[in-house]
Amino acid sequence: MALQAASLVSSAFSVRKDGKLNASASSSFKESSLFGVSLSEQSKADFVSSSLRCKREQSLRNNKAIIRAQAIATSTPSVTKSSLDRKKTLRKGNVVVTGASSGLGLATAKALAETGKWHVIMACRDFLKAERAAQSAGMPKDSYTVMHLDLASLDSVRQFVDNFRRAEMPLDVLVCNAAVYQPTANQPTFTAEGFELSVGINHLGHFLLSRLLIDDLKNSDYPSKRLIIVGSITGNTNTLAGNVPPKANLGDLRGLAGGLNGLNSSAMIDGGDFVGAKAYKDSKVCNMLTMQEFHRRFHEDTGITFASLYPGCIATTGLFREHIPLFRTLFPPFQKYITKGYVSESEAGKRLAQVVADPSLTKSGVYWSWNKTSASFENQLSQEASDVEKARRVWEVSEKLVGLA
Ligand code: LMG
Ligand code: NDP
Ligand code: PMR
Repeated sequence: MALQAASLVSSAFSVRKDGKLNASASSSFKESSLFGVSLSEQSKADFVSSSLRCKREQSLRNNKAIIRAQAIATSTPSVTKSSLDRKKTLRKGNVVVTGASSGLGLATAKALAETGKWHVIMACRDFLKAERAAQSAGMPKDSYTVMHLDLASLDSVRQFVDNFRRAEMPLDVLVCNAAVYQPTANQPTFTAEGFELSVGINHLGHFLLSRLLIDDLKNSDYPSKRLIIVGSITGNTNTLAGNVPPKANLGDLRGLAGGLNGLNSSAMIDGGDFVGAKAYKDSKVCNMLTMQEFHRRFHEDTGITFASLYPGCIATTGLFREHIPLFRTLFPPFQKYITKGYVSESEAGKRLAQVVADPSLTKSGVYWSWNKTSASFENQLSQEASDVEKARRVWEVSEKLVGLA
């Protein structure tokens, strides 16, 4: 619903020509008023703020458009600047979503595809699974492209970037969503380059991917360019969920600096013994730190919005595939009826789709969460997950590990 509001608001930029859009305007009026302003007011405000935000980019971008605008304006006085702006955003946005073959990634891809305003590049390790998932989710054929990406191999990440560039699509939004969780593993397993698997996939693979694709984002002429890295409550020790053992803790990064290979260094970031659940939570801390470091290094110069989020506890996804069956049976009712932190895959997909597309979520450097009425708010990260010095060191060590420095 919130997404409907989002797409409606963004439709302030496009020409509203079909009655369907207008019909859904009234149906989602109530939800949009969650943000505290009426839909029409919000549309106006978003339109204005978005215009302001893009002003610098637009003026740098195309003198040509300005000249054309002036020419049209003189010959046809009824064409205003705002109607030209609307025309500019008529092209579909292109969004890359990693791990779009199941769970949150698939639900997000579906939610975006359904708006008709987005083309989703589903960056997945299993091509056939992704294609089938898109089809059974009912995504229109022309709303997505599946491209191979295995985040457990840095060669594959580089290959993906090459393939994406060959396709000659602009990149408007990148969503780093894929992840693995190994709560029952007694021994670490490793990526192609020999990094412990969960940090290797969830953090290092995405780190290389986003560092390479930042240039593509910079080159996009889309009005709101975004890089989103999915975080989680369980990496934040300022919450109850983040205090369930084993707790996230990156320590002094000695294991990460040693390459996480389990041979001459520990497989864990803090240099300790391998614990699968901790490795996952540590990787989420890296995700949230990376988002903030991107913000500090790139936001001002590029105007790109960097964001992270906790979409809610989606207790039914494939993330828990390696957990014991008893856990998989009890976890959804536990979250639904006891913690009340449960969200469905489709609701979580709408939330992430909001972070991709909603004109009211353009603030950079934010970790988004949603309250009980599904309204978004800027959440507080734990001390470690917002440690500026740690973020810089994670960035620098990661750069070395993925061959960027
Ligand atoms: C580990 O066990 C596993 O060892 C590891 O392999 C991995 O799976 C990892 O996180 C994943 O979990 C965690 C284990 C130990 O937790 C359990 O699963 C035990 C469950 C015990 C059930 C307790 C009763 C709950 C109510 C019953 C409901 C029935 C449904 C059950 C569904 C089960 C699904 C979970 O965890 C413990 O040691 C238990 C104690 C955890 C309490 C942690 C809370 C401490 C917080 C205190 C500080 C709060 C401060 C923050 C304040 C912030 C305020 C904003
Ligand atoms: P799923 O397991 O359903 O989805 C994970 C996706 O990542 C799958 O598409 C999977 O592909 C893909 N993936 C795994 N390894 C690789 C790899 N090496 N290369 C490319 N893709 C890979 O889990 P969720 O949807 O729950 O998780 C999505 C995100 O949400 C994660 O970042 C997770 O940390 C986060 N999250 C989840 C919460 C939850 O409660 N579920 C809560 C908070 C955050 P395949 O389909 O081939 O297995
Ligand atoms: Mg948690 C408000 C309480 C809350 C929330 C929102 C979550 C989310 N969890 C909460 C509480 C608790 N959990 C409590 C009190 C317990 C002890 C009984 C508990 C246990 C627990 C386990 C064993 N929870 C878990 C696990 C997992 O294996 C999951 C995990 O840590 O994956 C890394 C998990 C989660 N709890 C959550 C969320 C969102 C998860 C999983 C996913 C994630 O962080 O990505």
